[in-house]
Amino acid sequence: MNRIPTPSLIAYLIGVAILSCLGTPAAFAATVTATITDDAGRPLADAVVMLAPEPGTPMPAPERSRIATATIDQTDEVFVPPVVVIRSGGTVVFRNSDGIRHHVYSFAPVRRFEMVQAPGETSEPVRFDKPGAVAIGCNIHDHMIAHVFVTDAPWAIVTDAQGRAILPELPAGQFVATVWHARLRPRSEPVTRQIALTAANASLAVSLSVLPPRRPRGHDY
Ligand SMILES: [Cu+2]
Repeated sequence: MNRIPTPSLIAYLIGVAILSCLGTPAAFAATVTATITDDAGRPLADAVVMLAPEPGTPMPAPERSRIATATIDQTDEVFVPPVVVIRSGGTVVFRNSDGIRHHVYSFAPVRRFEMVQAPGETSEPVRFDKPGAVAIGCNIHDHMIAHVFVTDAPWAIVTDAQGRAILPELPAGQFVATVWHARLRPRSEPVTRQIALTAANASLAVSLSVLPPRRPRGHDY
């Protein structure tokens, strides 16, 4: 004989259902490991990997932004690191660790600025409000080039020398991954991929068609 569930049992089951629904998002934290290569399969350092929720997907923003500020040093007439990523409204501090002057500038439409830096000088934070790639140069040393990549994506990181980037603590859901590199061929758009996060670990492999490095020595910029 079938038992009819009592009201208290029904309330208990509803409670369990609510608790498990509430518990799932907090417990879920995925890690995406991105591997970026050039069209010959070689690891591509200094690529920017961004993750944003698919449009229309409600998703909590990351609790703490790791990309609000960055520092670019100048040492031995090289910008270090050659690429930083910050969110829109973030800032970059420029430091001159050389014993000579540098003249840091950007002609990028999204953010124009210039400043002469004496040896040992550290700049005020330079604010970047609009998303986009900002090429940074030195007016005295033409071979010095860096890029500040400004993004509205909630998660973003630059690949290491192995072309690897790890994005931890991601919520479940549908994402759009976007990958940019300073040597993307002219008029090439950043590459995008759909990615669904349903398990604790996901990988993202993207091959970019890029121009050859500008110079054989030093950084590839
Ligand atoms: Cu310089």
